[in-house]
Amino acid sequence: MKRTVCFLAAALAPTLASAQEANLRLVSAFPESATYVKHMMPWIEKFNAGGKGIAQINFIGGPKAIPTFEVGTSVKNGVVELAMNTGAFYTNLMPEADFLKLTQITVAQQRKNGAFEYINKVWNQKANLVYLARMVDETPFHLYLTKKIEKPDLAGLKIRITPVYRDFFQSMGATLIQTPPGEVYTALERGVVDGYGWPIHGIFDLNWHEKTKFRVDPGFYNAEVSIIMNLEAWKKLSPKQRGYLEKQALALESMNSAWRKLNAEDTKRQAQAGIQAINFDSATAKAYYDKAYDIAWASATKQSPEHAPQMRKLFSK
Ligand code: 173
Repeated sequence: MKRTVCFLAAALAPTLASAQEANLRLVSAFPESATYVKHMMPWIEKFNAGGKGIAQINFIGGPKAIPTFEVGTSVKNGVVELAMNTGAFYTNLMPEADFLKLTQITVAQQRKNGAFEYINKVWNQKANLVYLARMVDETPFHLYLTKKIEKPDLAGLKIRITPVYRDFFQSMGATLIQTPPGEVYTALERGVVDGYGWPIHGIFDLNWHEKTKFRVDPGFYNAEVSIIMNLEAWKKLSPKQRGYLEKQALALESMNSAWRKLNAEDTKRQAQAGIQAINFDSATAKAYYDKAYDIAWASATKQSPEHAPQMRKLFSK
């Protein structure tokens, strides 16, 4: 009898524990030295401090734990419950992932106008994911170069890309080389690439400023980094746990004003590091900017005729 009780208690213990406190493993698709990880860690600390007996996040690490372009699949399959990721890194799951760069309104506005709900519907259905919180917003991407250009013509230049920049840079004649962030420095150092796409912030984190001579203005699109979650792991949570996660998601999004500040600081810091801004005449600059969006939406519509037009309506100003 005593033995049976012990056996039962041992078998039930993990279930009971998980019903009380969910242990959520989180990986980052960005290197651990990236600004995004620095931004997220204090949030995880607060999450865990307030989540005793409810839910805890266990930060596993960056691309050394799971390679950048495999993080999406790992969350889809439940190898980990959570990831900090960007859509460009999980287009293998669905083309729509990369459309989040095309939002022209903030995530707070997306929660109001139905865009956030729409994203979740697609993420649930097509990738077994919950789109929990957008933690980078209001941040343009730029083209950075080691060689000067006089006009938006990248013929003869090898440019590091992810899906974010592919169609746009290709339309300017660039030779494209896709790498995760962790391989950009080596690619620059070895002359494998003459430039790269990246947001206005963060180029100092991995020392790319050492190899960067020019930044092309204006910026384009809106950098997206978010917390995504495995759908089954989400469904397993109690209403209280889900409520806690949603509350913390909003707390993370409320930290997004930090980007405006960092973007201004990093723009200055780039100038101080000797990185020159390349400015086209205003008509050329406008054409460059408009082309970025026109090409991206044309490509999106081709890849997802069902969702792209609706997302375009929900994402535009
Ligand atoms: O790696 C990238 O250039 C990229 O796609 C990205 C997306 C969002 C934020 C930072 C980088």
